[in-house]
Amino acid sequence: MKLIASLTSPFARKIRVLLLEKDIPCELQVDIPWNADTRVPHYNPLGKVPVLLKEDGRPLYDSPVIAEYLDTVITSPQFIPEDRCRAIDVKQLEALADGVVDACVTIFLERKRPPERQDMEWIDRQQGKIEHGLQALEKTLLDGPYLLGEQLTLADIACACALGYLDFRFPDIDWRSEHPRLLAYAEQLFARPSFVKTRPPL
Ligand SMILES: N[C@@H](CCC(=O)N[C@@H](CS)C(=O)NCC(=O)O)C(=O)O
Repeated sequence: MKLIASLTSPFARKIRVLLLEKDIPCELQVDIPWNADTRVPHYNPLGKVPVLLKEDGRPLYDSPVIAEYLDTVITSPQFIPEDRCRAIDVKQLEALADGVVDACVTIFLERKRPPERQDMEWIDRQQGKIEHGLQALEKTLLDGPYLLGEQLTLADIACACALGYLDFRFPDIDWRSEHPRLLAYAEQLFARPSFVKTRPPL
């Protein structure tokens, strides 16, 4: 298997962490979808990373689909529970964390435009999504070391990748002091070898 990814994509990081946690060998093919010579649209018509090339060469996207595929073909350790209702809880939280990342990426791209063409209302709207998303994640953390209790799931990997992306692209957003439960939670996840090995390059 081969993973096509950029080293800074938080969606790709989610898959890279999952591969390491599940100890699945997978070649990494770095491809930056914004570059003129990118091959990503050849595999994903949406032109986005990550893309997983399965053993049979067929491409899979996007990250929730890849994650579900990996957890289906290699069942141990499991990151999406067998129980369908609990699986939906995990995927709901994954969607929430991914939504925070989507809002971050939108702001990052908007800020790359010339200052006079940046839409502040649009940026504020995205900032609201980040803040409300973090509040919802913090609220979920009541009952255990992980979002859904005692077991580390895909929801935690997605959430820590979202927080890591905030650190990487938005060091000015002080989520740690606003969300003390998320802070303690994230620090233990960031210390795992899978997160250390996939830190975005400086
Ligand atoms: N929903 C997609 C989002 C992937 C995504 O937005 N990737 C970004 C990099 S962080 C990308 O490839 N952007 C290129 C583009 O939008 O053209 C997933 O979960 O895989």
